[in-house]
Amino acid sequence: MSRFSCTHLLCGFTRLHLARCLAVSFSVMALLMGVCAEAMADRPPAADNSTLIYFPPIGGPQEIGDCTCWSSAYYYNTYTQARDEGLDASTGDPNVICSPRFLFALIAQGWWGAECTEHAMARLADVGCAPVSKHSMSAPWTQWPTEAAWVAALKNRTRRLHKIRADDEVGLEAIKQHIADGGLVVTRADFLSNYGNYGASASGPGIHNRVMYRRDGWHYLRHSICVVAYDDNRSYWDDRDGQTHYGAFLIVNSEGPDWGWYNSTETGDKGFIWIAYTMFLESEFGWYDYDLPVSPCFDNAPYPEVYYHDDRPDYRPTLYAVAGINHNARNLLTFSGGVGPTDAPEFTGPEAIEQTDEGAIPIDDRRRAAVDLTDGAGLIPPGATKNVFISLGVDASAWEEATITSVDFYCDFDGDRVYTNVPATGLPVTVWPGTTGYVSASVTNPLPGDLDGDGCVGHADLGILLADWGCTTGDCSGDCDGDGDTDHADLGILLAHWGEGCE
Ligand SMILES: [Ca+2]
Ligand SMILES: [Ca+2]
Ligand SMILES: [Ca+2]
Ligand SMILES: [Ca+2]
Repeated sequence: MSRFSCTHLLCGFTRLHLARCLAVSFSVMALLMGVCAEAMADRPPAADNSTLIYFPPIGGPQEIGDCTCWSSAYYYNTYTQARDEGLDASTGDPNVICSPRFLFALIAQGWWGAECTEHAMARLADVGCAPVSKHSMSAPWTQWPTEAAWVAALKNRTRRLHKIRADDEVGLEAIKQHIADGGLVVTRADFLSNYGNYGASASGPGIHNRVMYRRDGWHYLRHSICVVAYDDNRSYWDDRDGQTHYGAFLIVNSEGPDWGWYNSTETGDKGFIWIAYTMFLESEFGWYDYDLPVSPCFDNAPYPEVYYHDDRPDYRPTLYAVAGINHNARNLLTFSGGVGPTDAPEFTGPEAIEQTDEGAIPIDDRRRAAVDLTDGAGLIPPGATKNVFISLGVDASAWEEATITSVDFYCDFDGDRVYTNVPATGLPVTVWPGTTGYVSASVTNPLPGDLDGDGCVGHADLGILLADWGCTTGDCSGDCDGDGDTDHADLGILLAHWGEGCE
């Protein structure tokens, strides 16, 4: 047996002889840099995150190009959020599983749009993903999510999208380290027909020891998938050089629990496929061979890459808005919002509805959409009042105007997950093609202890508190901490903020 690449030999060498590796000449050192990085990364030789309780049951079957939503919403984000919040996804709990159909409704673009892997991943950062309890996995494909689904999606928002270019050893090592650290990544592939062989029997041309190491046959499937595990010691025999090689990633598929092969435990449900590391290096995996003709798509990088995000730990929104919008083509709308004056905003939020080439799905005000403005909430400190707004742009090519019939802002500045509703006035608003409409409200971040709401913690507030002393009815005018009574804790808060905001 011989290892496929010199770098693998060197990796083994450097693990045993790291000190010598560091002592070699600079020119050799440069050659070994990626190898030394691996040796020093101190990760295990194999890791399989699909064995953890955060991982959902095998999903599928995929249909009409929704593999992007299975890989990014169902597998990747269910796992990411369950791991973040310590939840058990392995039983398929509908309150924990992120719904692939929710994401599909947001990214569907006629015949093509749902196939854009990076776009699907990017939506998780802007919108999040509703749990299955709020948007069923069998909901009609383009059924617009309910307000409850939009709002429930927000807690599953991630932070920024990251990419790892995957056609060199440094990239592969970064992916392995990310998995070793407990993360998953999402990518895509242009599979040929031996992928079908893999599904049926996990054997066939280009496949050995359940590892696919090359593509074979005719064009079969453009496909998004989630990478859940790696194993540096997974061996396979390559018919191209007659040698045994080592190292493969485990990919979870969305073709149900009878497809392909098992995860690293070799038991339980099937639904997985081993992909040799070298398929990334040879650009046989991790990209599409041609451009998808829609925008936004982003999937047309001419080399293999994978995607993941930083998460938002235990995230709950502090400030968001919901809006009732009527229009016949959501793909011609841009729905967002912000903090500050509409003509000079201090913050503008993510695009909850974004303009796309295709996807003319009608929306109406019975299913209001949400936009998360939490990242701008810090601009409204305790005691401050500011303008907040939603914005709706209608593309000039639209055939009809949009109307905004209702807008509510919700804030939870004290973070107790009880929200204050601030309805907007001045509705309805009509937004003509080629223009942007705004709906505003004035939001106050209460100053702790300011019981009369005049922006100053002073004698008047102390008077209210003392007159209410001993109240336990839950609706107490002297209740500064919101726990439903007026007692020493409330007096302590008032005194701690004494004089704040006063002239
Ligand atoms: Ca989170
Ligand atoms: Ca609150
Ligand atoms: Ca006051
Ligand atoms: Ca209290």
